[in-house]
Amino acid sequence: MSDLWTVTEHDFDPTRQRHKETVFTIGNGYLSTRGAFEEGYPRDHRATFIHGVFDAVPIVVTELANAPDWLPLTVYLNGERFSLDTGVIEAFTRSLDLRTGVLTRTIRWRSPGGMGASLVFERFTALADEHLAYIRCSVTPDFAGEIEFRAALYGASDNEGAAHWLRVAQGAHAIPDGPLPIAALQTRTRSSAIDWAGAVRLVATAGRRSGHGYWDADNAPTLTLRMKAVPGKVVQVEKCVAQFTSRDLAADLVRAAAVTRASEAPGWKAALTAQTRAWAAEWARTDVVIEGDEEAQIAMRFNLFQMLIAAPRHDDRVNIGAKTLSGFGYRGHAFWDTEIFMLPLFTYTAPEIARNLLNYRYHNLPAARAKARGNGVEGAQFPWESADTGEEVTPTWVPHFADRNKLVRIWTGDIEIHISADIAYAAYQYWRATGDDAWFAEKGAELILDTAKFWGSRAEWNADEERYEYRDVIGPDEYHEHVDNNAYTNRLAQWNLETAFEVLTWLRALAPDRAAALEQQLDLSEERLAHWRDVADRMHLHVGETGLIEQFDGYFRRQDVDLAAMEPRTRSAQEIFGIEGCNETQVLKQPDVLMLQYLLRDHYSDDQIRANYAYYNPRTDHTFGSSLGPSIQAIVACIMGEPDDAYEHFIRAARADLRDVRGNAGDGIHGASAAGTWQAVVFGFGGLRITPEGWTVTPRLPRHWTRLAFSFFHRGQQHRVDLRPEGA
Ligand code: IFM
Repeated sequence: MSDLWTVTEHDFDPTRQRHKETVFTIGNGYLSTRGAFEEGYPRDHRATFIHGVFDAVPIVVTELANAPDWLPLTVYLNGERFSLDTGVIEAFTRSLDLRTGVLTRTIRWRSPGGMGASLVFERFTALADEHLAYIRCSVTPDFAGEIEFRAALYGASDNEGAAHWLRVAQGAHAIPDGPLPIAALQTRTRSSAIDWAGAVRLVATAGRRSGHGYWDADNAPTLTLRMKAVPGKVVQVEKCVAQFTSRDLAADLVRAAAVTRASEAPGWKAALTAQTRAWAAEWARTDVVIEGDEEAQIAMRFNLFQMLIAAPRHDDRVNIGAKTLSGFGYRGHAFWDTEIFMLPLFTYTAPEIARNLLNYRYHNLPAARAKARGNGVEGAQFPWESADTGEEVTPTWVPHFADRNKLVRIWTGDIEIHISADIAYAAYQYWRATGDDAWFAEKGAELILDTAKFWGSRAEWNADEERYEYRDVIGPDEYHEHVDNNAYTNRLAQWNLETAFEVLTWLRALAPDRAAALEQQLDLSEERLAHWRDVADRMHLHVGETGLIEQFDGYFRRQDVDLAAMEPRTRSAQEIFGIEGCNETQVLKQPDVLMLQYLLRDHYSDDQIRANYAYYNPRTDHTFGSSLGPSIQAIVACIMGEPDDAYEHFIRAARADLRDVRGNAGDGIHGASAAGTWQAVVFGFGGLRITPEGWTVTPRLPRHWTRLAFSFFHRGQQHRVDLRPEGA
């Protein structure tokens, strides 16, 4: 049996580097580093992203600044620089150990001048101390002479051209009794003025040293170690880097903190022991065991690993971007992807992480209120794309996907308003799953009440039809813009309003002071509450007699397209029909109505879901539409008793980044898809349902799975589910 905890490649393919850098991203919830090589490679997309370190940039407002580079470790064999774009690669293997987060690269290389060596690079970012990162390099030469290691911090990282950093200071700091100093660098983002400081320590752990030095290279302080090369004898060095930002400490303290931490940090072996222990604790609550399907097992663990390394453990002022911390895509901005796709994973396996993410929204309520005010409405309207301040950061114009000289107006920041209900929904789910009443009274209730205030205020009365409506919106299916009465939006808004009454009743009974304070602060007058009741009761909902829900006003009158007849396709429906053309068809980017029925599962019968599944499934652009769709589609297919369809959708989501299914994994991990696979397995194949009375499972395993096991927390207690096919 192959190792089900490792992602491995055995070839070096320079054309796939951008994709592979994403796949081999490592991190620890504070920062993530793409899998670029220590020695660099032409046109690599090396990047480290640190949560919350945003900086201004034209058009897209703000982006996570690619942090100063801690990776550089170059190796010289008798003066020849080791590099994969020169010489001969005689063997190459790279593997990511998901169990411990250690990335290992083993190369057998011959230099242009004929020096041969085996090189092993290992690296990890410490989970036990999020400010530390390690690289260990072992070289076994087949020649005699000298091997030199140069370990640098590189301050001039950029975001694919956009420069964010200005050097503040650099220098060497002696360590008492240490042969080599610590080299340190401090830089500052140009506009947000966030200071970053790094300090590097380099030590030899095998072989004989022949010299060492410090180079005060501008913006790249470098430590060097020269070692005797003896054929067949391994030489080994360890690079340890400590990093802090002025988000952690006052700016004038960050450099000293980095220097102290680097000089006191444990060596590789002790740090790896702590790392292994810390990851074991993570996996004890998060792992999902799948037997009978090795690809699904590895993909599942890979997706969970990617979510775990992006999850902020000690910071509740940051969110997880749509591309996690693993790429430049979407600039580190967070979307509804967090609340609807990622939150359930954390709510049920690591509730304190879920709480941090919800607190991020709570802290950003002032910005959400300002956005609502700016649009002439009341309450909290959360931004479609969110970064450090919680203001709207969706770019208004972006280059057209087919013609980069043409600009396309992006409307999502203006009218994709369902995100406010998504956040309320996630807060409520967290509360119900954890029983965290203290948090809910203090923060969660306000999220739900203030978003309800937004929905009450944004609703428009249609006197002719005698109903409330939300006009000119975009639903989750972004192939259709400027629609009226998107079913997902209207129904979740109604849910938000109705839930606000439940919340108020609870608060008044159990936290009356808090209830009174919120009633006053949010102006929850009798009149306002009566209006909410009216809006909720007379919301336009589109439910037809058969249970089929029209996705928005006039959807059924749009051009019907036989997507199946267009297979095999190599392009998305939007590329084929054009942005405006696609808007006129019934083709969906993601299954809007099914998503709604999944979220409000208890409000729909199986027959109602079946009617919508039958209609919308064939009209959804599963292959090239949104990466968010397949995991939810898999769950709905499970509910419908369609195991083969369910598996097809699940495996598409599970493979999204490992196999670069959409061709854009180089931009970063599809976070919603990765976390969505956990929902597909637990709520879909496992059939877990949480009810007010407790929980139940209705297993619906894919035919070839022989076991599915997972754990989850419910109201503070961990439960373990272990399922095998019937009769097994
Ligand atoms: O939030 C999603 C959206 O639903 C579809 N486009 C990409 C966004 C970020 O993942």
